[in-house]
Amino acid sequence: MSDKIILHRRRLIASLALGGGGMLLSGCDALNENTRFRGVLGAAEGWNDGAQRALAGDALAREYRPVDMSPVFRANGNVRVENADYRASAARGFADWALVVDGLVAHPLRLPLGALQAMPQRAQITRHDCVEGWSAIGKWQGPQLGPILQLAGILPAARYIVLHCADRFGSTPYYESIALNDALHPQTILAWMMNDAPLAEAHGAPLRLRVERQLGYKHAKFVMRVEARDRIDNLYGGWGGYWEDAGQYSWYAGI
Ligand SMILES: Nc1nc2c(c(=O)[nH]1)N[C@H]1C(S)=C(S)[C@@H](COP(=O)(O)O)O[C@H]1N2
Ligand SMILES: [Mo]
Repeated sequence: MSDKIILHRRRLIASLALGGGGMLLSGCDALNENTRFRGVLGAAEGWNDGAQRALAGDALAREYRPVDMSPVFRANGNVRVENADYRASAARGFADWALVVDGLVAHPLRLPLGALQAMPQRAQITRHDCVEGWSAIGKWQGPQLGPILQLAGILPAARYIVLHCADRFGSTPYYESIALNDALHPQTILAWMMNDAPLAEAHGAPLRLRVERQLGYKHAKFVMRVEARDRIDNLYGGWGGYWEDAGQYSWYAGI
């Protein structure tokens, strides 16, 4: 019985082609002893791409050719993070940095940059539209958010995905949230590369969200933590994002 469950788990990891699997799972031995956790992770296997696509819908944001890429891609909002932990981590090239995936998941994760880089990657050349009235076309690369949530064993009660960022405006942290269907969309990625180079700090190093069917402010930079939630009206100002709480922009920013 437990052998079978472990096999399922191996197959799930293998199906995600996680070269960095050892790294990824090293902290999880205690969790592996927990049979309830193993059962949930086994069940997550059936939660395949087809189901994701049915949930997310098929409409893709337009993708462009390399020749279309903007010679200059403006950086906007916060372009530097003052947080002391972030500064120390940046000074070490983010070698000790890890993305936290938690909330309504069976299996909370800490994913080092190397694990995110070892997952299957998606690259896309898209147009970024900022509400302030500028656009730029750039190339983004990183793992899709869907498989990361799948690996964490996202629970049926989860309806929103919150991106917690390292930066603040004054004393208010930047954060954003998206509906689950946008989180599972094939073009929704956690990008660590922009225009074929690791993300510059101004563009959100070490990791930023790309959610291509939405406006610029939804594309959270400096993402530290991905949290699955059943509601967002009980978080910070209650409107699901920094700009939303400030009363500036609406939560749904579909283009
Ligand atoms: N953490 C964080 N994410 C953020 C912002 C910010 O200030 N902090 N600004 C947003 C806005 S308004 C835009 S247009 C884009 C800008 O991304 P860029 O700097 O790569 O152009 O990031 C968005 N994500
Ligand atoms: Mo923006």
